[in-house]
Amino acid sequence: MNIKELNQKYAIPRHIEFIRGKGGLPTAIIINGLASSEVCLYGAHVLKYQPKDQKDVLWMSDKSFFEEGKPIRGGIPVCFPWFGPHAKDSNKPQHGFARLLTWTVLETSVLPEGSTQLRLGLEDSPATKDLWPFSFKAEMTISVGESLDVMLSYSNTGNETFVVSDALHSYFNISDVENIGIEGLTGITYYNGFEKEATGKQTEPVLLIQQEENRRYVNHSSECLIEDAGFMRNIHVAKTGSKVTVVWNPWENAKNIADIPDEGYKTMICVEAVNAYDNVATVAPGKSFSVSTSIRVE
Ligand code: TA6
Repeated sequence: MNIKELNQKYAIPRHIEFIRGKGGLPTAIIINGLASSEVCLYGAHVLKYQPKDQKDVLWMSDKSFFEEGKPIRGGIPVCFPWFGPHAKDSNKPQHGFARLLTWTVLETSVLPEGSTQLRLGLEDSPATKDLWPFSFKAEMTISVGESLDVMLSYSNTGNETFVVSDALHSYFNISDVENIGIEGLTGITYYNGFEKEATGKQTEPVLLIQQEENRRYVNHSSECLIEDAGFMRNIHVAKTGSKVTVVWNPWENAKNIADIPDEGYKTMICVEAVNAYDNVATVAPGKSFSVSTSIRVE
């Protein structure tokens, strides 16, 4: 569907319209009385979320590619049907293919409290079957209001059980990495980067980011709070259907990442709702699974 057709079928005055956004990619622009947001159909990628009278909540890289075949850097990348490198074939795309394909619009609506909801869909195709041989239907439901609520659901439409790891890989916009602390992870065991064993255990009540971090906390389902003294706000990051929380900041290693400015690590922190390690989703034929995150500022 082209932009004109998308608008004819799915635009809602004073809520949502579709434009050709950065790189010419089809993008939903959402503005309502509570917040504004942008969602790129390429990757079902939330690019922006800004509650009324607030600064942007999501970080977006000034150096991001907006180009088919390359992931967008910032916002909320959707990692599916695997998180991280492919377990057996390093030629397959990191974090799966969902963030590298254009999703279709299924529905737009206005919720009773004035939020705008957008539902996007993706299903198996010859291209996905080349990378992952299963039949599936995935949906992203994105609600923009006083909170940003994002849910990834997927169902098995084939005859064989499949196993998925996934993530809603949220990047948050912060005043300065030195001004923030993350609460909610005390006592939780974590893998450090790509270590084979979970050897870390957080003892500190508040996690400060003072170096490169790639912590993968396991058996963790509850909310995290990003306290930002510089922006004088707290970001609540809640989730359902996820038992792994990843905290990532590349620190000065950002210099080696083409689409992050050298100093970009200072104003971003990833706190991600993940399923990985022992907490993957096993989905039998006809069954489905959902992971969601809810982001709110106070
Ligand atoms: O979630 C953390 C992580 O898996 C890191 O290991 C880091 O590679 C990051 O995601 C970004 O991955 P990307 O493929 O988007 O460069």
